[in-house]
Amino acid sequence: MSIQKHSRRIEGLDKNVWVEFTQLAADYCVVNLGQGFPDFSPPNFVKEAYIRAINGGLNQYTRAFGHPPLVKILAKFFGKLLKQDIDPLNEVLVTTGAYQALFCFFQALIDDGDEVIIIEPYFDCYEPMVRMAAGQPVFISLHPKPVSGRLMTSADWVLDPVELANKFNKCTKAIVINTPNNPLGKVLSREELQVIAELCIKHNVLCISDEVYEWLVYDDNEHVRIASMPGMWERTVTVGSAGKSFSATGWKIGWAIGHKDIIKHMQTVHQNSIYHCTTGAQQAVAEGFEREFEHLGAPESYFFGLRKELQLKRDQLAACLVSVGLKPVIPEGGYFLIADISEVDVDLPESTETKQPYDYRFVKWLAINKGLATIPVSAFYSSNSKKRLENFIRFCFVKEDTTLSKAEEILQEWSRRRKTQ
Ligand code: IK2
Repeated sequence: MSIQKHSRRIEGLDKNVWVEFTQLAADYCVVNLGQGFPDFSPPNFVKEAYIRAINGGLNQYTRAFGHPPLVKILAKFFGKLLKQDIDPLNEVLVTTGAYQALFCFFQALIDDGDEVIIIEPYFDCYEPMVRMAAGQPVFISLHPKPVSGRLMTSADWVLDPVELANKFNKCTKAIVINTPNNPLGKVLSREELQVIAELCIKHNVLCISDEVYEWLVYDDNEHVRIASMPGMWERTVTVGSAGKSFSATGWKIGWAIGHKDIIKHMQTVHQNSIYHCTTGAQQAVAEGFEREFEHLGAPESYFFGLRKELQLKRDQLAACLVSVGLKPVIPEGGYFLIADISEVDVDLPESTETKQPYDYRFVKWLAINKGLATIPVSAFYSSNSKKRLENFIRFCFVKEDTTLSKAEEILQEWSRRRKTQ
């Protein structure tokens, strides 16, 4: 046997949609509506706080489980939102982005053979992270309800409560939820969360709630935190991201908030993996949250302002997609919008990759031939479901208006050409 043989843990997990499509965008695209990051700057108040932190000497290690000012303000901020006393030292863990919070959770709580329920479409890393922990992912899909005479919205994609109940059994250890969802933009309603909460309590199951887009809910939608529901605090880990909250995805500061009996196990993984996150960035995020705490829900709040701006961008992109014959699913929240491409007739060239789902081939064609980067939605589905969902692509709209206008020009020009062919 070769000494380079990989461990069984990572068998079959080498493909990654971000690695593949970020490279494609870099190689071919003029306009990037692919990966989920803003192409505008974070607000000055956090940038200046970061610079002050570095110039002021915060360049060495700080507390391993979170810089004290940051865990303090996160406990205060989320304590208010969850109506829960949160112990900053034992119930908040600062992580390298939301990614690492998710990783710590699965490594710390999932054992060989434990089942983890994942709702499709899902942020792609949940599945490999569960598998690396030797857990067994169990998938359940949101089903799109047919609509007529209007555009579909993410609220039209629903869970079947009976199907969901049937996924729970004595091997179920956890369920992963993501609201607002990436890629669909679905915001789980209080009623939907109630069904999930009751099942978790009945079967003594943990809930990991990925809420990285928590501030971005549009129209009259409300972001409900499952950890605030009766009986859920002690079994929920809520995951957040400063990258998403303050438009600074490269800073990679995230957090996990939950009962101390769960967080202590996540601390064990954290101290034995990365140990510590960037001190200066944590200080800047702490100051950002201090400011946001003062302006919570007010027009001066950055979270409030970003939400308003993004709703306009969502509407602009949706209108453009309709005008070129794509069918957007209007998201209730988040950074992304998915659109049905089945009615656009594209003569995709034969390739050696014909076994790939249609959306993968379509996205590659769009990038290489039109210079527009998007993401295939089947990447957010398990292998058995991919074929059913290969007619959607994802657009990211957390972009400058000028970027969205350039995307619109590309799409309009392509549409004109199709009409004259
Ligand atoms: N959870 C969800 C739902 C996310 O969307 C992300 C970031 N995803 O962005 C890539 C994309 O979809 O284009 C994360 C977790 C990870 O967040 P962080 O960057 O804080 O690690």
